[in-house]
Amino acid sequence: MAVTAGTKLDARTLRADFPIFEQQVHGKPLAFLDSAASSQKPRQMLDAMDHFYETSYANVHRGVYELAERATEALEHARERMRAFLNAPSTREVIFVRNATEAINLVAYAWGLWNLEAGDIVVVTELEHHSNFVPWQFVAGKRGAELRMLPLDDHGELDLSGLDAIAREGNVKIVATNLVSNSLGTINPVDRLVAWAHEQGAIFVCDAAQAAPHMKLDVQALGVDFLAVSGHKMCGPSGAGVLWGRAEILQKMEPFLTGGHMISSVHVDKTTWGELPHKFEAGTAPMAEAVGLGAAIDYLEAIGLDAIEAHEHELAAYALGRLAEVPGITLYGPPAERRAGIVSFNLEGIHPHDVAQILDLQGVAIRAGHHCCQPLMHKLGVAATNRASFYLYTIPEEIDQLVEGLHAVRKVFA
Ligand code: C6P
Repeated sequence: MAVTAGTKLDARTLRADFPIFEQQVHGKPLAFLDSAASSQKPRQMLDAMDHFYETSYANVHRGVYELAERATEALEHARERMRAFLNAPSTREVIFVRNATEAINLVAYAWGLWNLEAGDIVVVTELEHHSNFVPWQFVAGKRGAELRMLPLDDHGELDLSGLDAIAREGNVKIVATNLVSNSLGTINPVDRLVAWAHEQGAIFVCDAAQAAPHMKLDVQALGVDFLAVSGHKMCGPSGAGVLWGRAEILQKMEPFLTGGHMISSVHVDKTTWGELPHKFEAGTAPMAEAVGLGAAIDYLEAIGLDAIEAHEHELAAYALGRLAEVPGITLYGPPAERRAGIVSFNLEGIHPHDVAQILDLQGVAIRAGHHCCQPLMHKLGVAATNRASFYLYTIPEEIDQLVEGLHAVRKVFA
């Protein structure tokens, strides 16, 4: 890796760290423009997982022998790396889960189900991924609480003018929004929403699945109460994510999953729970995956999150400009300066799945569909969109390849 913190990143050099780019697809260079679904993996992360399996593998927090102690140390080191990455006050607040979906479900079940009452209000937005919508819809429904949606304006940005009206309707207990939208790339005004949520006495749950890979996060500066991260979107392996939560809230919560490791003592008539974070980590941890996630954080921090964010802003601006040249295209979402490296679009009269399939033959990988955001698709009045998403290894030539591919798609359907 040739880039150091604070400098502009060199995506062309960084690509050499990613073995996946050493191939062609359908005889064409691979233009991987689907990093919002899951990022590609650098060799440094893959090596760290291999090394753990080859030298230190054993179950954690159980054995007293050398290997088990080494494995436990590696897992706890990864937890500390994530604590520092999020600027969390304590590793006790860093809970390993499988992914952002599980993180949000943990809060919905272990906080929402226990604290919501009939008539309470849960606020989400029209921009949410199903993972930050369905769990709230489900627990609100179970408890007789009301779900309210903050609407989007015509630029694909949140319209906050209805907040006071929602506050007058009842007791707002939970506000749950993403920081970056996976469909439109919109960067949401979480600071304003957190302040409003706390004025209402509500907790704020931040879905940072699309933010953590791309921008510097600081849970203390954000002021959120919970924050969900997926490791596989930030150069880490699949199967490791994190829920960060405030210790004072986590301590008062009942567990989400019960069983091994999360207990303090078990008797026939009563079980007591372990300390944080173990109370929320039932069963064998995703050990090697957590180690991989720790190595991914090392990798991202060596490049610099600010450099990654700046690179993606440049790519978003370039992509919006180049895509606008394609006849019959509709681009969704805000201007480049207010979005992350995600661009959704449609070609007039051509279904996104057809677009994506023809692009695949050109070596271009994008996502087509509802992006797990059906309420947003309803709002946009479409069943699906095409989505190109970028990361630290994306180069402008891949966007050019996409644009050429779109011209080819139009010829096929002419
Ligand atoms: N979005 C996408 O292509 P999981 O699957 O649990 O790791 O992440 C869920 C999730 C939650 N919130 C946001 C904002 C997300 O973007 C995602 C995952 C992928 O957009 C897969 S659907």
